[in-house]
Amino acid sequence: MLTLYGFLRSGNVYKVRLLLAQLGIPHRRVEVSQITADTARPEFRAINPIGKVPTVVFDDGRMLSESGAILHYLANGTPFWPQDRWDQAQVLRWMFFEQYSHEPAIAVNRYLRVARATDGREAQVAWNHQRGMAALGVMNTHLAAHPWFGPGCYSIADIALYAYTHVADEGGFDLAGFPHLNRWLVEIRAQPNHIRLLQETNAAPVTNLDGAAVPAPPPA
Ligand SMILES: N[C@@H](CCC(=O)N[C@@H](CS)C(=O)NCC(=O)O)C(=O)O
Repeated sequence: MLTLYGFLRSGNVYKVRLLLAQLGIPHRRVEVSQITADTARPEFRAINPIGKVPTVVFDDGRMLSESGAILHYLANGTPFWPQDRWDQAQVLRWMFFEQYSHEPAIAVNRYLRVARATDGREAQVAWNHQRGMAALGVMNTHLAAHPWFGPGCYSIADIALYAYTHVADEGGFDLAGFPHLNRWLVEIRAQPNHIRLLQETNAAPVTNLDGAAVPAPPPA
């Protein structure tokens, strides 16, 4: 059974948890949180020297990090990753867009506002807000003409972009002006075996890096 290191509120970790749930892949989760600085602990750096979650360790001991790489590895050979080379490039195009033009603005403002009370970084928050709204506008325009981000069906490009878009309001991003984006959010929630951000999915009890049990979150 694979082990997923990460915390529930992380959108990057949620991407992997959502795909695991939709593929029906059992896993155990070890609670490693940025909020409590677990990601900086030597025990975790020994597993993933980059010090970021999500991190996955397979039964044979191989480690994989970076949400996009994990999504690709798990989705290959399933309907979540297209077979056509051009379609594959489209999925990657949107996943790279998410990592460079979307997540660094939207996820970071959510983190700064929710976890750090902006931390005196108002200028950065304002700049991220501008960049994030532009990214959401690009998505809305794409969705006006296409049902999904990759080929003509739900794929890991949609999972990657959904993770932080659906909680963008927590980062101060108002989605009201993006009707096509809102239609897409509703359709993603209707996909088979969809799970919510705080919905735990693994049957195995969650532990922390010290091996101690982590209590389940209250029902979302
Ligand atoms: N590009 C990475 C970003 C991962 C990332 O930034 N994860 C955050 C939590 S959402 C983290 O582990 N931060 C720990 C730190 O920066 O110390 C991915 O897509 O997986």
